[in-house]
Amino acid sequence: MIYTDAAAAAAAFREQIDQAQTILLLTHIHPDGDAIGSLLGAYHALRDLGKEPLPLASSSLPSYCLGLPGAEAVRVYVPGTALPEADLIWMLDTATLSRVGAIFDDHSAALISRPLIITDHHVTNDGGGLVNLIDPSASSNAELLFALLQAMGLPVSPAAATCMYMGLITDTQSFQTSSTGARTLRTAADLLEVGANRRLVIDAIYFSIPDSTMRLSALALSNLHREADGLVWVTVSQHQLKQAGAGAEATDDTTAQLQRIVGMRICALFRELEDGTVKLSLRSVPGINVAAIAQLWDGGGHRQAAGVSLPFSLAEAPTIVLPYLRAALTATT
Ligand SMILES: [Mn+2]
Repeated sequence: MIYTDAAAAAAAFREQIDQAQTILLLTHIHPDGDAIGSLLGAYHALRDLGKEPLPLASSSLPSYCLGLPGAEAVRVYVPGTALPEADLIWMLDTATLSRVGAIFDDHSAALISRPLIITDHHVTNDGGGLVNLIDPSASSNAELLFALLQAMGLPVSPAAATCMYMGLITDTQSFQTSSTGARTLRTAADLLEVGANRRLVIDAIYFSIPDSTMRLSALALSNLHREADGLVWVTVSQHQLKQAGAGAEATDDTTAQLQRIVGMRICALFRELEDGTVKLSLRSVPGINVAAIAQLWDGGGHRQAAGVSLPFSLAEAPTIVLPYLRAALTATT
């Protein structure tokens, strides 16, 4: 059954949860603030209900989530290891089971054989669970989860509220995205009212940037390319990453800065990987679909934010990809 409304879905979700004791909580690979915030929001709510939730991530948590209440309870899956026994699986903020990553690759049969409930806000979600709450108009999965917990009559603790506030703030880039609506702001108000630690979330996201990330941005942005039609792009080499002492996630910050440039319509960040190939991150303004460009090389994402692994060197990749970006810009001017 696929529901789009939390109030309509509440009874069916409650029935599945009431029948289960051990509940495996899953989210997408390379989890973001909404993925982990939702995972932990559900974790706290289920624990408060006397259940045994098992939050399991396919890859490591972003550093800004490590201070969330309960973050230490999230196990990071080690490929090749056993799947924990559970009566029920709850998948959050994830369009398909395969997006769970290595956990799915190693245990697809076991995952499919167990009852699955889903909450998500991705438009591409296929609703493959026993009970699904999918609302693409929700700003974040956390917004949807909070509505569901309330509709199920479950109390939301300050710890749970803090985690869901993280999801709300990160997925809306602090209420900047077009998905931010009146309901988003009401949810934020409700979360603060039940005790969300706003300061913890804001400090973790905005005031905890490692100096290595700043150094990397400086190196990358010192060679910023700006073309007519609003195309902005940079390259980041392995040498620059090492020079800055930065990890791969540091480039997210550079991408965020590119998006803020006046007149930007498409921005591209080409990051060299250790094997010499390139990871391309694309962002665009509404009206330009960069997911379609990422799909040319089997990448994907959203219309305004997409990514793809390219089988080219850092020297080759811009020469090959930029003509497609220029064409997309010309087609929409
Ligand atoms: Mn999300």
